[in-house]
Amino acid sequence: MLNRLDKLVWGGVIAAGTLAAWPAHAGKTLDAIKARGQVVCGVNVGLAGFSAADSNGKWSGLDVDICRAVAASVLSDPEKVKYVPLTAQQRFTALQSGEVDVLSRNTTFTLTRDASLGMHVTAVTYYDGQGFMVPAKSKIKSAKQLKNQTVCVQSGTTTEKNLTDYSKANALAIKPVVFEKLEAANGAYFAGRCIAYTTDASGLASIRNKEAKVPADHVILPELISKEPLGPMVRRGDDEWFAIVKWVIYGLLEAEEYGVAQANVDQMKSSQDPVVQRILGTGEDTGKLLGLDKEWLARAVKATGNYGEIFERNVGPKSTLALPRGTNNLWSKGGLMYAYPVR
Ligand SMILES: N[C@@H](CCC(=O)N[C@@H](CS)C(=O)NCC(=O)O)C(=O)O
Repeated sequence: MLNRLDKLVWGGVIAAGTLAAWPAHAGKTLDAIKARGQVVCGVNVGLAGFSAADSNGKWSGLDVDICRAVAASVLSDPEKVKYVPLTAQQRFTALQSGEVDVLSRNTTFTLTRDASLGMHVTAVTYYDGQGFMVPAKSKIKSAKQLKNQTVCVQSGTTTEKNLTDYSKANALAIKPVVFEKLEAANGAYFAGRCIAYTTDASGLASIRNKEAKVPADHVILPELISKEPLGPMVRRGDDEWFAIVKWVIYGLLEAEEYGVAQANVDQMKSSQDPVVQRILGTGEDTGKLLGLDKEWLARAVKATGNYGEIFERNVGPKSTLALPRGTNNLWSKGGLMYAYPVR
């Protein structure tokens, strides 16, 4: 039973919790980022469209843009990112050990990764699924025709596990040829050591485009054998940082939904729409709830564009990857991208 004093104290706590919002503490990750002046972002070693460095060492891609948006939010400068290229095998240890602040690297959200590796999934930045690529001359039209065939696959991935499940469920007795490194897997497939290659469909498009002598000589089969919701992960134990990364992503989505884009951020600051005002920090201050300032999201949109712009530039129909917007469209346009409200 609560005594009178306890009741008063708890009443106060509950009232504060329900009625008042208080500024967030910065959190130890954000403190460290501010002290070093850089966000350390774990990215792919090289997957064009998602994260790849050019000959001058300049990184670009959808996953890279998330790092840039976060840096613009927290350090007011999208250039203040140190990129740490990580293979599939290295990525989780790098995040667990504190080598990187955030892992933004075509990584699938799964229960095991979220619940047992000391990490949190943030928000999905690309809904994908696992597919197969085969040489056009093989005349294979469906993954079901891969019975007893060799399939090149990279270890340390959901891909490897899904392939085993799919083979079992469909009694295909597929023979996986497993490689630890991406180049080795690519090399083996293009040298004809496997009949098919499997990874996330976006990865297949990227690899075909970049590595095939003649991309049209390779066909991506229509079946997707899994769900691969990809997005950034953070370490457990820092709720404030977790919230920042998650809300930058939701913020970029909400900006798209409300027509706030890279080119119009400044004009939109005079908008009378309360949602736009919250996005741009001209109305309620949502930044202080995250331990940031009013313009946290305006700066992110100015640096990278909203989510739709990030998608189009890096992987969309007019980019070299030419991926359709499809499931990655906003919920209001028939897709799965549904941001929690920035309010
Ligand atoms: N989304 C899957 C697959 C991610 C993955 O690592 N894919 C491979 C093939 S596209 C890759 O990016 N490899 C690059 C590397 O390890 O350097 C996962 O999270 O396990």
